[in-house]
Amino acid sequence: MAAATREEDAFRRLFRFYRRWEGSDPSGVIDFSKPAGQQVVTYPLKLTSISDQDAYRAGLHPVTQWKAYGLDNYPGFIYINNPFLPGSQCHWVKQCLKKYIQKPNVCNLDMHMSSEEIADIWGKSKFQLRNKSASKSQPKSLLEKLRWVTLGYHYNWNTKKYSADNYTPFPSDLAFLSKQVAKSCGFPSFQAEAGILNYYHFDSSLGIHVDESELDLSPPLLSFSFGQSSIFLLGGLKRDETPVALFTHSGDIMIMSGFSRLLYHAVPKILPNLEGKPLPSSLELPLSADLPADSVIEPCSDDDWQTCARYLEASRINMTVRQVLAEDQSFLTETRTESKQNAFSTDYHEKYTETKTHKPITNK
Ligand SMILES: O=C(O)CCC(=O)C(=O)O
Ligand SMILES: [Mn+2]
Repeated sequence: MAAATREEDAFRRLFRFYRRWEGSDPSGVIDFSKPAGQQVVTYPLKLTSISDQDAYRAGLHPVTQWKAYGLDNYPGFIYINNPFLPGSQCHWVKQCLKKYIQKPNVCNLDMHMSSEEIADIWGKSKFQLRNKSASKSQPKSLLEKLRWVTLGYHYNWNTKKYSADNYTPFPSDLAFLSKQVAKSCGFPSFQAEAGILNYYHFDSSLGIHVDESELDLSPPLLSFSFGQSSIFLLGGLKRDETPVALFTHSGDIMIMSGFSRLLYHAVPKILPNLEGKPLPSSLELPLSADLPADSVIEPCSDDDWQTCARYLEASRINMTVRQVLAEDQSFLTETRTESKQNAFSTDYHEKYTETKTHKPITNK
């Protein structure tokens, strides 16, 4: 029976284990901030692929200072420990909470609220969030109800497809950051065309899935994490392969490319950051006063940061950035798209029979 098989597969077993995990014996979880064990290997970044100036413009340390790792048996998986300059993570957090949630981008609240109700999510939420008392239960602000935002080619959760007529310009600052990261990992032609931002709270998780909706699956998938930490499970091409568990921390970047591009993965657990403070210390550092004039990083006002910080005390934000089309490729018309999907469904979908359950779900 399908349900019984689902219960039994190795990925689901570990997902359920970490969903309930309270932190006992973290030795089974890979922590790239303290790399140890035979499975973790140093990843050779392309040290001259981006100039120090372009790294600074993106709010990043020079590539020569980054610490990047791979995992034995997971070729194409790259983990970069927080390469952000002091203060620059705040820019991306503020963009995710204040700017990228605005129209024309699409978010989960659009599905069941009127455009008037969701106008100015930031403005409507900030006082509610900041005045929240820990002792009283209060209605959730719109920001706390936010689960996902899509950028560029907007992922359609029902059809699991992207389409030419559901596109709005991809944010140029995030495209620039993504380009620098992709270049440093050896993907100079990467184009940021679609983004999914996931907003997690301590009771959220992201189901087991493979990201396979992009029309060209050879470019890498980039993932940026901010705020509280998480357990990320990285599995195999099939769900009966037991995944490895790893921590993600604020500022860390993961790249899934090559063989690892189509691996099953999931986020079963959001954890308070391991430093034991309301916010990880990398988020509390001030931004340098002499940013390059053409930096994509904008200083975040104290007032805006207070709202972001309050939100992040109980949340994690993840931005994934994808290239959807191959160079010179365009979307086919609906009829041709359908026939193309059918044409390669035998060798493609046979391998990945699970559908992507992608919305952060709450087990409440
Ligand atoms: O939150 C994460 O680390 C993973 C996000 C993810 O897998 C996705 O958006 O496809
Ligand atoms: Mn994914």
